[in-house]
Amino acid sequence: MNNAQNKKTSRRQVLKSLISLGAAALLPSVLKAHFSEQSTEKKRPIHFVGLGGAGSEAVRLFHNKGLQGFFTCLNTGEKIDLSPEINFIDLEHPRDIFITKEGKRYDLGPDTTKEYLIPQTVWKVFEQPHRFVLLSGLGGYTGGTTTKEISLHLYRQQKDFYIIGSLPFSFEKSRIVRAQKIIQELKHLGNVTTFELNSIAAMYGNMRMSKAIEKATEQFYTLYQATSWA
Ligand SMILES: Nc1nc2c(ncn2[C@@H]2O[C@H](COP(=O)(O)OP(=O)(O)OP(=O)(O)O)[C@@H](O)[C@H]2O)c(=O)[nH]1
Ligand SMILES: [Mg+2]
Repeated sequence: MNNAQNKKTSRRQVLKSLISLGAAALLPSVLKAHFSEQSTEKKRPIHFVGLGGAGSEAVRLFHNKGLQGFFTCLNTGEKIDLSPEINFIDLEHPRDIFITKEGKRYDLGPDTTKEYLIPQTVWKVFEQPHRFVLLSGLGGYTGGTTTKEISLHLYRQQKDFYIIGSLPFSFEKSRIVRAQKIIQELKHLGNVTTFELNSIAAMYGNMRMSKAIEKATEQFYTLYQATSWA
């Protein structure tokens, strides 16, 4: 008997035994719990979502590697060059702009005094019947804060998701504090995998910063490959 027939038979047996127990009213929820892992969940497409700069680079790499699934990047300000197959959503968060006496403007990044207001277009992405892999630099204001908000939302919605996050280099003091706080808030979700950017630098010896960042992006892929979804 093939797998599909096997599933059909066991589904029928469960139905029969529930009906004979007079538990027909319980059917929808019981069946959902019973079959979700074997049937529905595993068939759902995987959606890779990059949050912030580091996460978006990771999604670009995952797409280049030819993984099957859906791809979305959420970021603000910095635009990276992405394939049209990757859905890009600009979070349009206010920027911290410094203007010199001479009137020269410098974009210092997102305004960290204002909380992220995640737009409806983003929540729509997570309404889809997909399994989600969230990728981000947890020390980033964009990556860290949106990873937290979105993970808690997915958890409440009982969606299947993994979080893979990088932890800042030891010299990125304020980012370390932010990342640690976020990990504390998310660790009870259970499906969080992190790696330290310092360990990447140490693994490959002395290297230029840009090279270390490139290796760090590859580390997201290595960790994804170690999950049960790969
Ligand atoms: N893997 C990887 N890490 C990066 C990259 N750029 C920065 N980082 C590291 O990732 C962490 C978060 O940085 P970003 O992703 O740029 O931050 P962000 O989420 O965009 O947040 P803000 O720019 O602060 O809003 C930092 O600790 C950086 O050292 C990248 O392209 N790839
Ligand atoms: Mg950024």
